[in-house]
Amino acid sequence: NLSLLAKAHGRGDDMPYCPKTSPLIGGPIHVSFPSGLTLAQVARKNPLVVRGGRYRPPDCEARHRTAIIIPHRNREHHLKFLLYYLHPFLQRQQLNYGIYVIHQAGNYTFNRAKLMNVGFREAMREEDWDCLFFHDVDLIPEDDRNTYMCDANPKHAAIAMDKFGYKLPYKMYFGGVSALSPLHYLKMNGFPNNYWGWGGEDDDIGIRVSLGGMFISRPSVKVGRYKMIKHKLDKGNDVNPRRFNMLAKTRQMWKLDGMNTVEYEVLSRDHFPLYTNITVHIGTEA
Ligand code: UDH
Ligand code: NGS
Repeated sequence: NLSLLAKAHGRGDDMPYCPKTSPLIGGPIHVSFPSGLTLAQVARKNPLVVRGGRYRPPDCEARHRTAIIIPHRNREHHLKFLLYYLHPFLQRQQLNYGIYVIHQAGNYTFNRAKLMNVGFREAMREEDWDCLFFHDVDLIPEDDRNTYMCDANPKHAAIAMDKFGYKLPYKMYFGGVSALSPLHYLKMNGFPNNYWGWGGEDDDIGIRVSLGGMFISRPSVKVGRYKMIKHKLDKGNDVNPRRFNMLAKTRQMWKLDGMNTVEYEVLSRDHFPLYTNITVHIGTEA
């Protein structure tokens, strides 16, 4: 019996829905990077976050269920700051949310887009999320009104990044942070699996949005602001020299490569206090 189950978990079935606009949302966030911050401190500041980095508002039924998917390798110092800002930010938005870190195993060339495909499948296996935020580990949102919910069309959230002078670098830019519903994701056959190394995969994803018959939606530049944690190009993520040739073929490839062809092996799944870590072997370039 569902209502008994809800009561056993301390949540009555008569809990009201959260308001359409959360009263806890503020405006601009001042982002700095405190030295000596630890994950244990972040956990102490977020007592209502449960195993696997999950949260539900304690006093109302969330209207939105959002999964955050973070492609990752060797950026633990960035992850710590992202979690420090993201948990309270998502709680102020009164979301039912979960944070998934998709960690590429081994030292072979990094593949951001394929890790997102893994994240989509593995997150949807756990919960019926209605929105997925694909989120670089080094981007910190700087305004509370940048709500982590899906729009009617795929949303490019990172419209105004500090490193681009808080402007969109080019019209079709789809990098950094984007948000798609499961329906959007499947309509475009997910993301490409064959962009190994740096560059182009985000442009391919942007093209897929229109090939899937959809448009790019964006928040206003006043709200979609992000601070990037400064860093150099990583080892194992060299610029991909094939990216322009591949982009010229997206129209031929998008139905042949994507969510319908993704292959990988999950090596471990850990429900840590602040996030779910999925370590995955995604293979190597053909
Ligand atoms: N990522 C990792 N580990 C890596 C590489 C990438 O976790 O080794 C993830 C991480 O989430 C990162 C995202 O993939 O935010 C995108 O990779 P990136 O930060 O290297 O890409 P970005 O374009 O920065 O943000 C590149 C810096 C210099 C590029 C210069 C090329 N002209
Ligand atoms: C474009 C890349 C994108 C990249 C964007 C911003 O040129 O993947 O620059 O790069 N496209 C190609 O290379 C085809 S950045 O300034 O962040 O280094 O996201």
